[in-house]
Formats: sequence, C-alpha cells, structure tokens
Amino acid sequence: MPTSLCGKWELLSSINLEGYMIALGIGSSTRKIALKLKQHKLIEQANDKYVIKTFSTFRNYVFSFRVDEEFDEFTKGLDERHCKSVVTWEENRMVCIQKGEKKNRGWAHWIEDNKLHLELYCEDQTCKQVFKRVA
Ligand code: ECB
Repeated sequence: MPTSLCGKWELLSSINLEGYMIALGIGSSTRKIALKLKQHKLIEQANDKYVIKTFSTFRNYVFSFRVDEEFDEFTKGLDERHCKSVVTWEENRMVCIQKGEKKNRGWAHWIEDNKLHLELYCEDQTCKQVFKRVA
C-alpha cells in the first residue's frame, strides 16, 4: 500500500506556478494574487473515496472522487473548465488525468522525505509544489 497522503499540509514552495497559470489562461491580476497565497491542503479518505481540499485566503478548491472511476470535474474558482478526470495509483503516486479543452493536463501527488509533493501540468508547463505536514 502507498504511504497515506491523508492529513493537513501547508505549502512550502512552488516552482513555475506562473507558467502553469498562463497555460490555463489565467489573467495577470489573478496570477499576481495567486502567486502570493499560502495554500493549505486537506486530504481525506474513506475507503476508495477521497476528498482533496485546497484552501487559501483568496479562493478554495474542493473535489472528491473514487480511485479508478472517471468523474466530471469543474475547476470552479481556478480556470473554470469542465474536465473528464480520472485518478489512479501508479506505484506510490496518485495520478490524475484531466481530459478536456487543455492538452496534456493533470497532476500527481506523492510523499517523499515526509513531505507531500505535487506536480501540476498543462500543455508544456509543469508546476512543482512541496507541502509540509501540519496535522
Ligand atoms: C485554491 C487555492 C489557489 C487559488 C488560486 C486562484 C486562482 C488561480 C487560478 C488558477 C490557478 C491554478 C492553480 C492554482 C494552484 C493550485 C490550486 C489547486 C491545484 C489543484 O488542482 O490541485 C489538485 C491536487 O491537489 C487538486 O485539485
């Protein structure tokens, strides 16, 4: 079994969030705000159902899914697009593919050195985030 991603996590670092947001078509004023945010994540699991909540003082983004089951995702408060998304485990990585208007879109979470890692990608841009455990 992969190490649990569950718990509360606080953002330590982001690399190329700007490029990722540009790929998503986010305007410059929103990008400026988003770059300064201290994000938190709360990841919860009950059997095969997960809830991932991303919080900030500006906007929150919450969604839930079952592993291996495609679902309709609306990225409300982010780029506001509809995707057909599916989350799977690839070894110790939780991988999401977000099929929709944007090519090559998705993300992956994994634990390394007791930290939560996240790669967010869209088109030719990848954003890398690292979170530390706070609960
Ligand atoms: C929700 C906190 C960030 C709010 C930023 C607001 C506006 C910027 C609009 C779009 C930028 C896209 C992403 C910002 C970075 C992270 C937000 C959540 C990324 C995400 O989809 O995480 C996955 C994996 O944990 C769960 O959806």
